[in-house]
Amino acid sequence: MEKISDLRSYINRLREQGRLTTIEKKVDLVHELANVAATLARQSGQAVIFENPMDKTDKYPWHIFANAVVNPVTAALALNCEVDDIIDKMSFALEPANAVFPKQTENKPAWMENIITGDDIDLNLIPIPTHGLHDGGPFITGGVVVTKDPISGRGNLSYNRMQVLGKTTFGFNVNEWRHVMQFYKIQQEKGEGLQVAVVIGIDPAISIAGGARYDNDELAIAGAIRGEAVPVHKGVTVDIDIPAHAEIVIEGYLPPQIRKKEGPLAEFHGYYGELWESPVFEVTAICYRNQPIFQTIVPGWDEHIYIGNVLPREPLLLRFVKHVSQNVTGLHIPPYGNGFSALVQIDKSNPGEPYNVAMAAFTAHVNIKQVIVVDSDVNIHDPADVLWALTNRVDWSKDFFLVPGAQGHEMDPTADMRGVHTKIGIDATYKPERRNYGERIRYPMMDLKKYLS
Ligand SMILES: Cc1cc2nc3c(=O)[nH]c(=O)nc-3n(C[C@H](O)[C@H](O)[C@H](O)COP(=O)(O)O)c2cc1C
Ligand SMILES: [Mn+2]
Repeated sequence: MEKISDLRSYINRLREQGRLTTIEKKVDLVHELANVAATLARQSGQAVIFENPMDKTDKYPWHIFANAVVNPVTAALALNCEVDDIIDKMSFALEPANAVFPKQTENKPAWMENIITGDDIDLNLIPIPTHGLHDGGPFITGGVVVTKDPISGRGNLSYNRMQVLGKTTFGFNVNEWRHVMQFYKIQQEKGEGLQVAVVIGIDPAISIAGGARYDNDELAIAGAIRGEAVPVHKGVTVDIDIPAHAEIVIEGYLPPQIRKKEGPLAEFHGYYGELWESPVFEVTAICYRNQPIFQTIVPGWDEHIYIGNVLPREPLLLRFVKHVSQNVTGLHIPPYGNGFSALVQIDKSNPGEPYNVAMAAFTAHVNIKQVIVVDSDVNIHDPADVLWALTNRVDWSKDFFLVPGAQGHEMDPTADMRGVHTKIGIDATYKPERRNYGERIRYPMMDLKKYLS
């Protein structure tokens, strides 16, 4: 089997595994493309390549790829492991002791095949979709931002939504507490800009690493996932180590004083965000492979949550709940719960144990506000099965506890402006001492390939 080392080898893997949909029909960059990708994510969990995206002038020869990592099946393909091993693999990769740092390559990276600088720069060259119906315009959402700590010189990966504001300018969203903001402020003090490179169309190990909070260069997470250093090469106009196997690289800098309005954009909690006064990104080079593949993440939808909230946090939550109970058999932060919900599976040995593990999950991450604890005969990857447990194993006068006035995420739609909200722990495990129903009906799920071919 071909190793996954870039976007193209990952696309091959998806295709081999029947997880790729190819769309030849013309698809409008404004709304239609995101609608189709969002439908595929929800209905079949498929990744997708649009071979003929188009704007009003019908001029884009570039393909667009979406839905790289939208569910456990594609996450396992991206991580090159089994679905049951996703949390272990992420746990390994996020452990600083397992870091595999990037290494410089002498070889000219593929993205240097085409280099546009100076007066020729025009962002209209790139097919950037307008995703949500109420988004403020075209945004780059699936690009991973590569920066460098101006003091230590270490690299950093992050996601920063980038709205096209002109031929050479993006609005660049960055929250106050991010590493990029830290670097930007150091440069601001000196009256200098912060150099930035954005990589688009990449090995999903890098996409996954970009969503993690880590105290060092997140490219070391991607290296740990692949068991091999990510090859990097200096930029054309920026002094940054840029992954060599990217389809597209956009280089530039955030000037120290300028801010402009950008937004709104579909947010991870399922509503639109607000207009934001953000730094701007002045582009100094656009580089791309021949026949480049542009990659996007549908904002406010499954992949956004999967990369930002699910994969980087499941290992932490699992560690916390296992610390209070060795009887935990599984854990999942479902993408449809926006990173606010956690499902814990347990073979309880004591009726009080489900509440203890729910409390542990709350303390593992501030965003978690609703924890449902189920038995090991309930599939935590199947929302219908979890709803069955809620319906048939919960007495709603007895089996939950509330934590009012706790801290959550300030964008949680149920929280006040400071993020103060109420957390809930639900014990949806079977209580045979109340009424014994014996064994649950179970039809073992079969591999249908054996019957349908
Ligand atoms: C698809 C996606 C889009 C994101 N967009 C933004 C954004 O616009 N602004 C921001 O500050 N964080 C955004 N984030 C979150 C951060 O990029 C992410 O948490 C990252 O770990 C921050 O990097 P840092 O830990 O090096 O500061 C986004 C995350 C994802 C997965
Ligand atoms: Mn970081």
